[in-house]
Amino acid sequence: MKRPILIHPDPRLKKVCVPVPDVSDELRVLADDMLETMYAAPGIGLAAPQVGILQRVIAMDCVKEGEGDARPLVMFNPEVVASSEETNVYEEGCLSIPEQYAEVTRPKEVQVKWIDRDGHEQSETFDGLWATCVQHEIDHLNGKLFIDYLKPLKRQMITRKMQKLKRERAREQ
Ligand code: K1U
Ligand code: ZN
Repeated sequence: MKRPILIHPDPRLKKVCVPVPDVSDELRVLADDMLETMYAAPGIGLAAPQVGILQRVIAMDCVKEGEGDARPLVMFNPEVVASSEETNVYEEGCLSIPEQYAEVTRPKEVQVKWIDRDGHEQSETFDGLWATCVQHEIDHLNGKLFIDYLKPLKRQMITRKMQKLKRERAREQ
């Protein structure tokens, strides 16, 4: 089932999410819903707080169309355990901040550990778009948005645009 995506500013997008105690059937349903919501948006990642659930769950698939088989990944309690010194600049977007993009600098490679949907611990080193995306999604779990890396004036400008967008959407309902 597709779930509605919260739009910034929303207090739920600023909260630090709680770890999941164990992977239940209810959480597997949430994970499937998040993948469906992410693919439909379309997006390459989604974090649980973006659908109003304040638990540490993320979904990702950074395989570009026509560049091989899809790789839907769901992570419970993801943690960056090592980061490269070398950085990478990527023009990021966010499904909670539609049609706004800005360059963000982050470590080029990160090693992440997480719990998979079967409750098993996994670890993998990501680079390129996967590394950017997993860091963006883990930031969501800590109440941080990509605009928090920008200068205050630019962040304020984007926030005002989003307030206007939310007013317009509310009027259309
Ligand atoms: O977390 C989110 O809001 C999803 C976000 C993830 C992300 C994008 C770019 C850099 C870092 C993290 C998105 O998926 S925005 C949409 C997007 O990037 C995209 C959509 C369709 C095709 C390709 C990319
Ligand atoms: Zn985002």
